[in-house]
Amino acid sequence: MKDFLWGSATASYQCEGGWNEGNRAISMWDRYLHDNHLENGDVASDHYHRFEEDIRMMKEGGQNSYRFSIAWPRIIKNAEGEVNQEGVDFYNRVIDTCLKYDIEPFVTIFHWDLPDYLEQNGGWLNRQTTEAYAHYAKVCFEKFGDRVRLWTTFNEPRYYTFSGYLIGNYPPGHQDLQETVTSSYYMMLASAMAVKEFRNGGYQGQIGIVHSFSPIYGVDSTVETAIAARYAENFYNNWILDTAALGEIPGDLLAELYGRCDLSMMKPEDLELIKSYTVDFLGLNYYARVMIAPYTTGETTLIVNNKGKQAKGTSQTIIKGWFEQVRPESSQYTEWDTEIFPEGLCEGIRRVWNKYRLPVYITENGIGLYEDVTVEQVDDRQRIEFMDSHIHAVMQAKEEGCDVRGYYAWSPFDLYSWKNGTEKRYGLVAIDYEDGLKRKPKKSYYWYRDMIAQDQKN
Ligand code: BGP
Repeated sequence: MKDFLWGSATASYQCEGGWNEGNRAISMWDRYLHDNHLENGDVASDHYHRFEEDIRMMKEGGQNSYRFSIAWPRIIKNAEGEVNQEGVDFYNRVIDTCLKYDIEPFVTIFHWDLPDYLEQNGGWLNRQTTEAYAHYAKVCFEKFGDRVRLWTTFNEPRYYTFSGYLIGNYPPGHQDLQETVTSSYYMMLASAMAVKEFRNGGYQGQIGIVHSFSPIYGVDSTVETAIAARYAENFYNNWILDTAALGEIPGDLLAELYGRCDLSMMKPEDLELIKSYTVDFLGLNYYARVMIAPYTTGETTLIVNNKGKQAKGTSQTIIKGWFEQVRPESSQYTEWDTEIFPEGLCEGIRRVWNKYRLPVYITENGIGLYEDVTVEQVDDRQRIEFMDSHIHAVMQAKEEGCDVRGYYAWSPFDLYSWKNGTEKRYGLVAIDYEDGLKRKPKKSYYWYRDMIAQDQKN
C-alpha cells in the first residue's frame, strides 16, 4: 500500500545507553534505578553509538519509518532551560541518518525520561514542569522541525501516571489518587501547550499524542455492565483521547472525581487552552484489551496490581464502585500475563475512528518473549504469528474505511523493558548483551520485510 508507514518504535531511555555521555543530564529513571539497585538502561542497546547500524538495518528490513523519542535530559541541561548543543547534534545525526535511508522520522517528544532536576522539584505534580516542557518542545521544533513532519507530544501519559502515582511500580513509586489526577492533568495541559507552540511556529507536518490503548469489553450486556464499562472507558481511555482530540476532559469523570479530589489546579484559562489546541492525529499503542464486570468486591477500595512474570494470572484492576477487571480464561496469555487478542485492535481502531474522526497510527504493537539469542538465528514464530494476526486486524479496519496511516512494531531490536530489564525481549533483531551487543536479525525481521514488500506491490 503506497504511503502507508511501516516501521518500528523505540524510546530513548530504553535503547540509547550513553547515560553519562554527550553532556546529558540525569533522568528520573537513572536516579530511581541506580538508587534501588535495579537493572538499568545505562548501556541498554547502545543505540547512542550504533544508531547508524540500527537505522540501516531498518532500511534493509523494508521499513520506511522510525518512531523514536528525544531524551529531554540530553536537550535541556538544567532548570534554567539551557540547551545542550551536544544533544541537539546527536538527534541531528539520527534524523539525517533516517533521511539518508528514506526513513520517515516519527518523533516522540516525551517518552518518560523526565530530567531529574525537574523530578526533584515535584516533577509532574508541579505546574512549573508544564512550562519547562513547553520550552523543551519549542526547542525541539526549532532545531528539528525543518526535517521532522510527524511529532507526538507524549507517549502514554495514562500508563506513566498510573504506574508512577497509582500502582507505584514506576518512579516516583507513589500510590495516591490525588497525585494521579494532578500529574495526569498537568501532562494533558502540557500536551496542549506544545500543540500551541507547534501551531504558532507554523512548522510543517502534524502533531499528535500516543495513548496506551485498551479497548474495553464488558462481560455481558446488562445495564450494570454498560455503566461499569463507561467508568472503565473514562479511566483507561477517554481522559486522554477526549482531552487531546476533543479538547474536553469527560464531564462525568470530573463529576466522579469532584468529591474525592481537589481539582482546583484546573484553571479556566487552562481549560480554554486545552479546548483550543487539539491534536491532528492519534497514536495508539496496542498490546491487549481490558475486560470488565460491575464492581462486586466488597470492601476493596482500589487494587491495581501488575506483578508481571512472577505472578501470571494475578494482574487486576479494581476500582470501588466503578468496575473490576476480569480475566477471560479461554484466552491465550503471554509469559508476562498479557492477553493475546488481535480482534481488539480492529475493534479498537473502529471505535476511535468513529468517535474522533482523526487519522490513526498504530504506534506500538509487539510481544515480549524469553529468547535464547546465542543461536545463529532466533526462530521467533510466536512473534510472527502475533504480528501477522495484529497486522491483519489493522488492515481490516483500514478496508472498512478507518483512516489508519501506519503500523510500528515494538521494537526494531531488543531493548530495555521498564523494570523488567533485558530478559523480556521484543525486538525483530536480537541483541546479545553478553557478546558485545552483537545484532542478529530474528526470523520475524525477514518476515516483516517480506510482508512489507508484498503490501507495497498492491
Ligand atoms: C509501552 C511503552 C514502551 C514499552 C512497551 C512494552 O507501554 O510505551 O515504552 O516498554 O509498553 O512494555 P514492557 O516493556 O513493560 O513490556
